[in-house]
Amino acid sequence: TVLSALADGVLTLTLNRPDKLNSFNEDMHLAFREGIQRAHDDPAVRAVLLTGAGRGFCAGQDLGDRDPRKGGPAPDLGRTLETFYNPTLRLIRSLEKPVVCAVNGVAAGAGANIAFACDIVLAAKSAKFIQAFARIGLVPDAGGTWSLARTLGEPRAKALALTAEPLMAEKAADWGLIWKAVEDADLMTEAEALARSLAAGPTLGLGLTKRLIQQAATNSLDQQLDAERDCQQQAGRSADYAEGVTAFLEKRPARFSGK
Ligand code: LHQ
Repeated sequence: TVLSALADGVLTLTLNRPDKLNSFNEDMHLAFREGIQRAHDDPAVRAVLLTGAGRGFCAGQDLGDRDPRKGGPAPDLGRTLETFYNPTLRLIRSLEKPVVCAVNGVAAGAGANIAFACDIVLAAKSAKFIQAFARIGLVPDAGGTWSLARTLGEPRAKALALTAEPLMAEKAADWGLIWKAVEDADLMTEAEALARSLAAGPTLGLGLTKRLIQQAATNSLDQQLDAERDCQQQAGRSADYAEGVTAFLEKRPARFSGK
């Protein structure tokens, strides 16, 4: 349900249930989480590229999994979040390596919000983001209320979530929800090149940078200045800093090791 391939320091994870627009069943939840966990554990992984197989990126939870017409007690969706989505979301945010997301087609429900949890999001121009939850009586999850409210502010966050209106990739980029919208035919080439160049970069420093930017929203300026001091101290002791400065002085490209 998730294809996993490591090349040039990039772990590519491809959500792979194309017949169901890569919606999440239990297998896919577990396989996806395993992939992100590997990115934490395996030092050979220096960046992650997330995408979807087929014409969609991810349609959120598989709604065929529980058919209400069959009766039985109402499902405990809080438990589904606690067991599956929430740990994965935390793993993506706490991974101190860049996560690039290539949104190749429609991203709906939790599928959209998983994309928004990634660090750099590129989307095909034909892709759209849908907060589909309102259509089925649910609330946005997978961090959606947090990321939409923070990135867009309440007016746009509420309108998207309450209406479930699709947001096209170019508008998502204009609104700052994603990094950029690219021609469909160029998406994977561009996303792969970006992920490879990040993986060949000073990934220790990039990981610290990700941490600092994520902390900024809840830190005071004083706390953030202290955090920058501590991270810079660590970065300043890295082999990559020495290599970066040496390469600059020698007017040659740097060869970073991520250490
Ligand atoms: C699907 C799905 C899908 C199953 C397309 N499931 N089959 C968390 C906690 C616990 C539970 C509940 O949820 C959550 C988080 C959530 O993510 S809730 C939101 C769940 N997602 C949705 O409500 C989106 C449902 N899908 C759609 O609205 C449409 O499929 C979109 C707008 C994504 C795409 O529309 P189209 O391009 O017209 O494609 P399609 O609807 O024809 O879908 C293609 C196939 O994929 C189709 O199967 P079929 O056998 O008829 O070809 C769909 O049934 C299947 N599919 N999404 N979520």
